Order: sequence, then C-alpha cells, then structure tokens
Amino acid sequence: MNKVRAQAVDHIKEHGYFIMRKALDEALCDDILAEIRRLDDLKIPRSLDNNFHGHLTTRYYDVLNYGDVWQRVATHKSILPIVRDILGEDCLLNTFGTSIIGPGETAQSIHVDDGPFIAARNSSLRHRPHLYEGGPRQSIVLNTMIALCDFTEEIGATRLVPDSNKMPYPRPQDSDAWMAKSIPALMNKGDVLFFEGQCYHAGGANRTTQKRFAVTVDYCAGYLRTQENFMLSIGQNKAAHFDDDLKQLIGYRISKGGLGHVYNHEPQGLMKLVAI
Ligand SMILES: O=C(O)CCC(=O)C(=O)O
Ligand SMILES: [Fe+2]
Repeated sequence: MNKVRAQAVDHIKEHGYFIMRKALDEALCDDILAEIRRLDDLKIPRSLDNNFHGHLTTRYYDVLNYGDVWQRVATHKSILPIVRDILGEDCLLNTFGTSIIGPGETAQSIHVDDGPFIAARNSSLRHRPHLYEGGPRQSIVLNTMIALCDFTEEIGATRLVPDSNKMPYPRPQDSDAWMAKSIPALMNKGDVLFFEGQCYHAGGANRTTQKRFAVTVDYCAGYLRTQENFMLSIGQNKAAHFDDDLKQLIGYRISKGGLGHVYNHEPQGLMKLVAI
C-alpha cells in the first residue's frame, strides 16, 4: 500500500476525515468544470432546491448519464482504493453529483451523511429499540468532496468536527454548538476531502461573489440499499460501456455474502450480453 493511502486510511479511521493534496490533476478538474458549464448551458433542472441543501446551491445528480468525463471520477486511482480499504472491496456508489455553493448561500446545519441508513435500520428494528441504541457507529458510508476551486473559509469550505466519527447515535442536535467546534476543510483545486458518514459536517456559508465548485462522490457498504438507484437511472446500454470498477460501483457485482445476483450469476455476465 502506498504511503499516502495508508496515512489516509489511518487518519479517516481515527479522526473521521482526511484531506488528500493534489489528488486530481488540473486537466481533469478543468474537464469537469467545462462539463458543469455545459450542463448550465443546457439548463438541466436543478435538484434538491430546499432549506437543507440550499436555494443557491447547484446539485446535478445522475451525472453518469451526461458527459463521459464523469466516468473518470468515482473510480479515480487516488480515491477508490482508499474507499475500498474503509468500506470493503464490494462497496457501492451511494450518491454522486455536484455541490456548487453560490454566492450568498448560508451554511447548512451540522449533520451526518449516514442518517438515511440509520433511519431505515431503526425503522426496521422499531419494535426492538435495544438493538440499535447507543454506542459508536460503524463506518458504512464514506463521502468525498472534490475541490474544483480553492476552498477558503469565505467561499464555503465544507465544515467538519474532527473525531465526531466516534460519537454515538443520535445525530447532532444543536447545530450551532457543533458549528462552533467545526473546522473548515481548506483545500486547493484538485484536493479531495474524505469524510466518514458518521462525521459531523456541513457545507459552509459562501460570503464571496464567486461560486464554490465541488463534486461529491459518496460511497456505502456493499450490503446496503443505495440512496440513488443507479441500476434504474443509468440504462444497461450505457452502463455496459463503463469500465469494470464503475460497473461494480453501481451494482453490477455480487456483494460479499452473495447479495445482488442475476439468475444466480454475477450480473457482469448479463452486461456482456447487453453490450453485443
Ligand atoms: O457541499 C458541502 O460542502 C457539503 C454538502 C453536504 O454535506 C450535504 O449536502 O450533505
Ligand atoms: Fe452532508
């Protein structure tokens, strides 16, 4: 394992986050920025325009259906090996889109990103609450925030609370108090922030006149139902031309323990038929 990868894994496990410097080269960042401008020009409808995600923040989702450049992001060699070290070889893409915080946007409230899974599990176990209360949570979600511009405090760098990955459920209640304990993830264009799903964090307020450009690629353990349903949103004809890692990330693989088979076979066999 190379040094940065080992250092990243240790720091994530211990403190809940890691900033990798110069993870993506300038050319790839510029290709993604050009693609974002193309989507802006196409007037792709914005999603998640709400009080939590913000009214001045552009979230493009299901981006794998757009330009080919998106196929080079989730499987990037600086990112995927670390994600697999934390979540397991059979991890899945959970959500994948932009987080472009516009000028004047206010800070998000402090939250966790594994909340939907905890809520789903607790709902299934609602008659047996002793099975889920208390104790630190396992890492089942790992999020990455790719800086496509310099992240300063003023432009709305993601805020996070170091070591909050070890906090027990329930999720953070008093956002202002946790905000006071948070630090900004200061980054340069091309750096990547990794943070665990149980780590307390929030998008920062943008007090500049520039947009804060970022892509967020969120992964989860292979035994979970993913927040975005890539198997439906990305047609088989499109996915058949993805590389093996990307196919596996969107669900074309059997998990450890045998979840997700097709006619009791690896789904990739089915993909070969479709690609003909
Ligand atoms: O864009 C950011 O800095 C964070 C966004 C975030 O945490 C979220 O929407 O869940
Ligand atoms: Fe979040």
